[in-house]
Amino acid sequence: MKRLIWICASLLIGCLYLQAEDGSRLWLRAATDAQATVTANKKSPTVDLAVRELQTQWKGGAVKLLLTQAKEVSRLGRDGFRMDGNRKGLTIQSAGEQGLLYAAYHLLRIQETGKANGEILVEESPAYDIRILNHWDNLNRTVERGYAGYSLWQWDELPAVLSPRYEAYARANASIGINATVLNNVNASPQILSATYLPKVKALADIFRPYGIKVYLSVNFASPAVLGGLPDSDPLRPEVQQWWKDKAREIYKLIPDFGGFLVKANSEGEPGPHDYGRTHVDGANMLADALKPYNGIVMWRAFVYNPSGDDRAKQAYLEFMPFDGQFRDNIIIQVKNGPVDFQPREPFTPLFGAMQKTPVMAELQITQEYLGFSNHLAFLAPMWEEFLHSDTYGQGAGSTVAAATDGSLFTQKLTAISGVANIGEDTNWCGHHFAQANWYAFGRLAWNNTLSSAQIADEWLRTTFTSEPEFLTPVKRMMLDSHQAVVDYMMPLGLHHIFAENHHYGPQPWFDKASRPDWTSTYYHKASGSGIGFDRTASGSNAVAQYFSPLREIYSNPATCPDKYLLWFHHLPWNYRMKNNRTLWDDLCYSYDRGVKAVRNFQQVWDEAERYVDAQRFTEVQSKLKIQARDAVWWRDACLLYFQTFSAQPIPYELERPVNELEELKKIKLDMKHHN
Ligand code: GCW
Repeated sequence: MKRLIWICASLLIGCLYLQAEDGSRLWLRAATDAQATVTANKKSPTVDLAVRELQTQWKGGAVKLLLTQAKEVSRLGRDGFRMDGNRKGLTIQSAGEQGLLYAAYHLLRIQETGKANGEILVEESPAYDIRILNHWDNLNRTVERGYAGYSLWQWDELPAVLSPRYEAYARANASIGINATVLNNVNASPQILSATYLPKVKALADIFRPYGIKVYLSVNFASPAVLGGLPDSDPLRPEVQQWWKDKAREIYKLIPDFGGFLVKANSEGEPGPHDYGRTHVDGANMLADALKPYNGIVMWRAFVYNPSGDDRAKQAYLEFMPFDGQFRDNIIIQVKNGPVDFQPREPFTPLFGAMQKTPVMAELQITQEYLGFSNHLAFLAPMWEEFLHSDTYGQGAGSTVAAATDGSLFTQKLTAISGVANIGEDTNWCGHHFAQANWYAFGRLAWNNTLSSAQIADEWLRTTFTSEPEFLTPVKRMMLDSHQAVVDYMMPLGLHHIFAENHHYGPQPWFDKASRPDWTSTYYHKASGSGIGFDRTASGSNAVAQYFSPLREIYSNPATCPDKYLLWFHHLPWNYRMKNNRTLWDDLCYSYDRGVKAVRNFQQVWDEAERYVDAQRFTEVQSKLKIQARDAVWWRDACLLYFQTFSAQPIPYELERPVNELEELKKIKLDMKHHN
């Protein structure tokens, strides 16, 4: 009897444990006791996964999975799929095994979001061939700009010990269409290519493979010298070329479907071809040649800026445009969405739409380096949507960033999009429950770059929390407003990079001494008695000239430049009349105030949602919102009190007054170590 009680008790605890909502299950919370009838015309690890996911979670009738080369199916590609039928019976077809797996996740998603009721007729194929996460994970398991604990990769235990989280990670990615991952930081240790690390990489690749995920590595350009003992790593030196060829052979022997290399070269002190008087083309082409026999590719980053150079926002364009058309066909240039650096808001980098003879891919930052780490609720889909929909005018009107990168505008052999991951070993993966939505949104947009932020938020909330309308409507609104709120309380009206030195968490607009001028805040806001903002028109750095007409004219004129980019492109007097008829100073005050009020409102919305949310996640999000509300006030007070020393005008009297002293705020030093 005692024993029976004990068994019952442990079963009960087991059930409770399974039901515990600690965020570890992400958006994959569907019940797994469905027992659906699922058949497939092929057996393989990938197809078996698709079958198992549906068997355990699909609550409808029989599902038939067909791998087929039929024309109307194969035109959707190996990742695409077609499904038709209804709840009672369905056929899913794809030309590739991954396509069947993506279809399974799609079907489960429409089931969980309540859209699998009538006729089900779906055709899907991804916008980009490569949908890749970039982990900035170091080999010592710290994560550069990571706010969710240490790296998931337990390098010291690999390859002998395989954490169950590796497979959970692969499954989560596959469920949203992500098909590639770069395991290590772009500030790469040469050791990743050593004989010690490659078998560890192989172990991860083996786990990810059935989920359709290919592994890539960031490589250090100086590896031949550091690891191979060569006198240097000059890309034109035959021994260096041979070293890379041998390394490629060694990698592909272990990992036959290895994806390729990601390279940060001659940027922020990383080695590169310039060290030997060579160009980005010389460096990238050499690596591309080494990978070519195995169908590997090179993702070469355009995030380069020289301290002595021109306006930082112009440099990627200046360095890379002259090389357009000179890169090998297995190279893609990876360009950050904005020309400075993942700021809360930036206009798009002008290389998009301009580089027309070389494939270009966007690099987005999912981790919130400049958006409040994992403390602030900031849903980033609206920011990415704004970016992807921006018209570059590269081939006339309608040449959006999306079209310029997904192969619809230019003939591109390679199409890709990357996101710097926000994943760590925290139980909830991302540090903040709502930060999971950014991982989700990246995957969904990489699959379909026309999805709206509202749809993505809706799917994510329904699967991660509940479909209860009284929860869904206000919380979705909060998510959709959250990015603008952060922009408002951090750097509205086109202000940028006025962050605290190094760690980039709080405000430090007064920061004016660094090892290089473009690492100070004053470089970017240029506030003085006469006004504020960075003049990037013809009278200033003329960065506007890098954009196509009519954008360059629109941005050049403060009357037509969108307010959201105003101080990005213009230096304007404090009494400049805004479109809403306020003075610039007053509008700045109103913007900061609006940001603070928005977060207070998020707190209310969340508290009201309490009865729809499990206790743990409710309290954890509630605590984070408190931090965010305090930080928003900190940002507002720091920026307004500091800028007021130049504007010499009162904060409009109808607005809430600062509650901090500028001198006190200036003393705050957070103990977080990082470069720049
Ligand atoms: O924004 C800067 C970050 C660095 C990062 C760099 C880059 C990986 O502050 O931490 O280094 O961008 O993207 O290379």
